[in-house]
Amino acid sequence: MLNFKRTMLCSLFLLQFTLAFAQLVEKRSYAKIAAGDSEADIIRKAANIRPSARQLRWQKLELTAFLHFGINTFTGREWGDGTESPAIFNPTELDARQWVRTCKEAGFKQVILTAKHHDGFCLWPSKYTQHSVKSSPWRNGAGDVVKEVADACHEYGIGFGIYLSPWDRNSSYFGTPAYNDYFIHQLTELLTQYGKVDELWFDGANGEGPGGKKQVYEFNRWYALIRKLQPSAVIAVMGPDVRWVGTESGYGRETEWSVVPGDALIQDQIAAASQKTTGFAPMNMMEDDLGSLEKITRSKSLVWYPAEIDVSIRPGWFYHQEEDSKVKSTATLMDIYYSSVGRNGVLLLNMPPDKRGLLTDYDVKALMDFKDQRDKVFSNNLVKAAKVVTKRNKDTTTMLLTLPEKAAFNLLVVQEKLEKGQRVAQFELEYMENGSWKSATKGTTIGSKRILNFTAVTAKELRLTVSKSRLKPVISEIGLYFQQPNP
Ligand code: FUL
Repeated sequence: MLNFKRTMLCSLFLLQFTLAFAQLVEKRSYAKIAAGDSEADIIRKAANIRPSARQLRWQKLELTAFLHFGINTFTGREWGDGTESPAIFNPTELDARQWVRTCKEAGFKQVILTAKHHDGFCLWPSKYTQHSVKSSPWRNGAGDVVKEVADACHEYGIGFGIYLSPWDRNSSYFGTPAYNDYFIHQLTELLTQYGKVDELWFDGANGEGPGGKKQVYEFNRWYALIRKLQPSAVIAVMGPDVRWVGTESGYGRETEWSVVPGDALIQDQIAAASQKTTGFAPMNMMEDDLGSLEKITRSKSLVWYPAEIDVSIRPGWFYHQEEDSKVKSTATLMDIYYSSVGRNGVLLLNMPPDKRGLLTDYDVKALMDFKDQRDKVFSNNLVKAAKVVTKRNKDTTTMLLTLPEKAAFNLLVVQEKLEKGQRVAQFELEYMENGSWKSATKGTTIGSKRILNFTAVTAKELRLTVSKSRLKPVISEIGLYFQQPNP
């Protein structure tokens, strides 16, 4: 009887979980692996998993910006403890249009603002706490940073996203069930008062509240609310649509699969991981290998869960004057670009407004130089003028490229047609020299975009061969460029 009860309870739980999961993840982005599935069945399933419309839109943005701004901007700290007085929040020249205009001009397609960081201070006048801009001297307590950023994004036609820290070191509710309602109220304000929201970013950092109290979050309540109020928004990091790449260095994995075992998405596991540590999302996000054949053949389900790569343009996330001289160089930003966007990820580059409420000239210059350098490097795609012939046999697909004349190149860009999923597991670019094929560069996964830089070669005839793929590869773009070596 007891066993029967247990089985019933278990099945009820599983049914509930499956229902909740199905609402979160679209059918095309998820596959169950049956006990009897062969390796070939699993490969076929993995190859046919596709991004949801919201994930596809997000992936195509390629460059997104983080704006860390708040009470820490005025204390010089990275993590406030929640005891800061709102009286210190007083930017003298805050201009959210400058932030967003800079992002747009630098080629960024979406921004995410820290509406509330771990210190609990709200950049909007929330009805549910006094710990916000409304208790500050800024604009005599009548200002709303979230509104100014949202309006600027809508004016400049770029996406608008919100970072809302679940960990709140100010709220007296934290660590009690009442905090879950408080969080839902705040989320509702943010999802209803500022027009279209394109991304929600829930940080994995989860420390203790007053008196050592820990919060048990109600993830599914947040997700259901977002799907209802802003159905096209992606939910990132502690969420089902976008995964944290596992570092904050700006460098993604060389082998980066967007299809990973779905088991890791079980909300219980995310919750367990976040309760255990003040670290980030589930620990497995930091493993070297998330989606290899070995991983997926050992899992019970597969899901489209792509990587976002967050890094700051300065050492810290918030503005510190002493870091004005440490803004990343163009060469570093280019390298980060190749290793994030060029490794099947979306870059989330942080640029922190200063105490005036402006992006400094240092950051603006770095962003514009980064843009100019990308424009320069990618201005002449040699493949545009090439004759391309595709040959397929049972195991390989080869694209023979003949350039009109010999040319030098040291950068390869390849893209898969993401609408069809992600398939390529191994490829190589070769060039003809003195009657024989020589290797220029090779890689494993491609996905949304793969960029490889290599020692420059000069050739007229080339071939790109996909030698391992989960079903037939669908290559949508090939680019060959020459980047002047750094002086
Ligand atoms: C982390 C936070 O603790 C940092 O302060 C920053 O916001 C970063 C993007 O995420 O988890």
